[in-house]
Amino acid sequence: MDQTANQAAAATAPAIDLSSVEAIKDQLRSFMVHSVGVDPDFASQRDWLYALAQLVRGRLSEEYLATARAQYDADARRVYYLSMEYLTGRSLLKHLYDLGVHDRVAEALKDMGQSLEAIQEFEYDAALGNGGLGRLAACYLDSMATHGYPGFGYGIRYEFGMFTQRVEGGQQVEHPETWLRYGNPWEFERPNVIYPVRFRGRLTHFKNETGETVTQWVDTTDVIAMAYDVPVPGYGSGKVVKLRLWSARATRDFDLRYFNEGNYIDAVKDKTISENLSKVLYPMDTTLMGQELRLMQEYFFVSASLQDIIARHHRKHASLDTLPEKVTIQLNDTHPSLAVPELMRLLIDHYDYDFQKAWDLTREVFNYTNHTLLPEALETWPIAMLEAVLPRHLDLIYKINFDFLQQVKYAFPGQPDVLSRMSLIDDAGRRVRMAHLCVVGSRRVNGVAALHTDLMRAHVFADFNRMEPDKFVNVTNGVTQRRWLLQANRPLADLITEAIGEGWKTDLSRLKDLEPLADDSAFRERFAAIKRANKQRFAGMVRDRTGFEIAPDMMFDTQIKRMHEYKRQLLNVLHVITLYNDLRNGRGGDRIPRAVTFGGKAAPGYFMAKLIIRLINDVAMVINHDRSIRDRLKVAFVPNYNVSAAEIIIPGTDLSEQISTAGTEASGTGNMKFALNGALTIGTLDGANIEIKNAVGDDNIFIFGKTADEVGDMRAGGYHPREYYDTNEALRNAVDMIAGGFFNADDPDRYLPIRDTLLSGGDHFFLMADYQSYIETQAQVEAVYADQDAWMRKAIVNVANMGGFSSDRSIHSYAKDIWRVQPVA
Ligand code: 26W
Repeated sequence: MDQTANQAAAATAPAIDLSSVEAIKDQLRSFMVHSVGVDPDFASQRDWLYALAQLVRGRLSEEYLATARAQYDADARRVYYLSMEYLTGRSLLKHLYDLGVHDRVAEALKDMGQSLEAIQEFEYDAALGNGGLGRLAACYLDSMATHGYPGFGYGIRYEFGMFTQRVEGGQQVEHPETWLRYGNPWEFERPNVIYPVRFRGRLTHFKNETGETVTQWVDTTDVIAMAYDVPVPGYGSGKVVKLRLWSARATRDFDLRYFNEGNYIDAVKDKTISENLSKVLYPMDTTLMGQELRLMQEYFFVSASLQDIIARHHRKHASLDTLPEKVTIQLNDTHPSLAVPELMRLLIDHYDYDFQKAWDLTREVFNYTNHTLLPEALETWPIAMLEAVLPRHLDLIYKINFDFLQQVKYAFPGQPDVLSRMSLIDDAGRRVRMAHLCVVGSRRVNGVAALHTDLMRAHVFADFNRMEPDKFVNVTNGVTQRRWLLQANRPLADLITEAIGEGWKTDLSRLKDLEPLADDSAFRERFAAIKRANKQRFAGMVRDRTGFEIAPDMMFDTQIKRMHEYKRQLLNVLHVITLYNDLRNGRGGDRIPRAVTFGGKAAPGYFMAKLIIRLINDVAMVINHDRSIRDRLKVAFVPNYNVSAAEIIIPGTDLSEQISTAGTEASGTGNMKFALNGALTIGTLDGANIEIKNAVGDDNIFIFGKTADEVGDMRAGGYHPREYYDTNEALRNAVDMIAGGFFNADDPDRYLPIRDTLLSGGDHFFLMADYQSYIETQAQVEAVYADQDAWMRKAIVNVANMGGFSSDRSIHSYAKDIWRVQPVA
């Protein structure tokens, strides 16, 4: 068939019909029989989930094919998002809202004696990410699809995503997350979309006919990357972005060599070794200790993705000269940084470009987003490891560096120290600085919030910024209101729609129309009733997961995010203990009853983060069982915080804790989700908190603590945390109780390391310096909360001013300023 005939065939293929309850019921029964293979009369809830997912997937496939066809016909410039992580969560409800069929499907299921709410609980979270960076990638694909941008995501299909966290004896215990146990109903397996990825081997050099030295990479060990495609629909747009996830397979020839030697068992052993590449997500969001398997994962997905991008380009274009016109690639942090030398390798070794021409093309294709300034999170790889695993790439990195340092010499004559600071290789000559490679190889480099971008330009990339100031831009992060309001908080979404119409769902700036309603007492009451119902639901989750009772008339004070010292969960604990002491000592008569909830995973090897989880659980045990304070304070650590938990916790929260040391949290995105759901923020002047403050106004947020500048000065000018301890009695009491075994009489020395980091270890994150300001600001929070009318007014003003924090705004800004792509009709 020619293409037009194919198109006609696709158009006449029997379409999925979701236009009526009856049609949905018929097709659900049909999918139950033909796809799940189960008698509808005996189907389980999980069977219904899979039948429904197959039905929905069918529609998404139709929309995807139409989207792809339109992009192909328009020969559109495309944006490829390369990310090691996608923290999607569940998809069923999201897809039903995107397709506008949620209520109809719920009704169809009800007619059949099923409950949509119940069956959706059987879906596993797709937790192919650690935290903010992976969740951001998921929000961005949603926004690209919603607004019709020709976007395409690449990542890894980890067999084990983020570990499941259990709390045993107060401590985090990691369990593998087998999310594929019943199969992933959303994916399309593509056994025919495969690429070889090469590792190890050695380089040989020879002179060609024209006398140039040609390098060859030979004797490699190969692995096959096989594609799985996951459709990501837009909201009401009929457009679908493809997320292509690579899975590692053993090569066939590899097996054959062994088979010929009659060594069947060794062949199969080798097969599992190569398939380990996509086995597991590394659960560290900061320090990485340079594991070879991680390096191989990074290269595996980068190489497969670039081969696929080039193959797609070749379907329309004979030459790669036009690659930068048709392709722009976003590097989500440095994890895909090997894409830079990999594109160079493909252009030079496979397509005969000379180094200079290849470099000119490469630098036009890539852009890089930096997500963290923490020095321990900046990736570097040992030269020795690169030499063993990717010798050709190391060779190209040296050449890129040599060339680049020539430019540096020219730009900064007579400043040899600049050379060593900017080099792609560290001072000792032992490691490659991947962030430098990304900056040098990219057309644009962006930070993720205004402060973060400023700090990036002033500190980590200061020299680069002097050399090429136009390269550095800011795109403040955003979140998708489709998941974080429409799906997670349907009652509030409905109230908003009733008040201002539906426009906010694809243009969040429209929320501004809500602002006058903050002064409407009837609206405030409805808003408050929704919050209360959401708190009830949240309290149910706390009961189920911890056994603790928290009552909806308490102030729900929540900190959910990865456990990390810079995020300062410990500062929150110091406040909790201070509050507890006030209550115990009869100084808490007029205090507002509070439920303080924590949720978050610690990297398995991060001792201090795990110790803080244990402390929270010990503190909860003591406080929650102390009858003398009469339920005026409760503490809970909710195990296994993930996207699905966030969907319940965020709408049910009054007070959002965003209390990182100023200058350490690149942006934060949880801060945006909370404010969008009508929580007030207590926070530092860090990351996007600053922009949230500017949007909602100083009266509608609680800001405390040192600024990033002040913290910088203290770091430089001598900081003495002990002085705060010596002069602040409440702080001293709290620290002494932790260190003295008040919460853990069975093992009183358990928390000595916490006292040591704070008092003698330098208090790297300035908890002592910010304590008093935090305590006082928490008291102001209570004063406002005591006036529920005033509180609800502020909460509504928060929602009304969150228009700028949609990932739609972020994506429009990337599209215009970085990608230069347009929506395809
Ligand atoms: C080397 C291992 C590793 C893995 C992940 C290092 C660093 C990361 C990420 C950069 C961690 C991360 O998720 N960063 C967060 O990115 C969010 C999205 O931009 C920001 O909102 C958060 O502030 C930032 O911590």
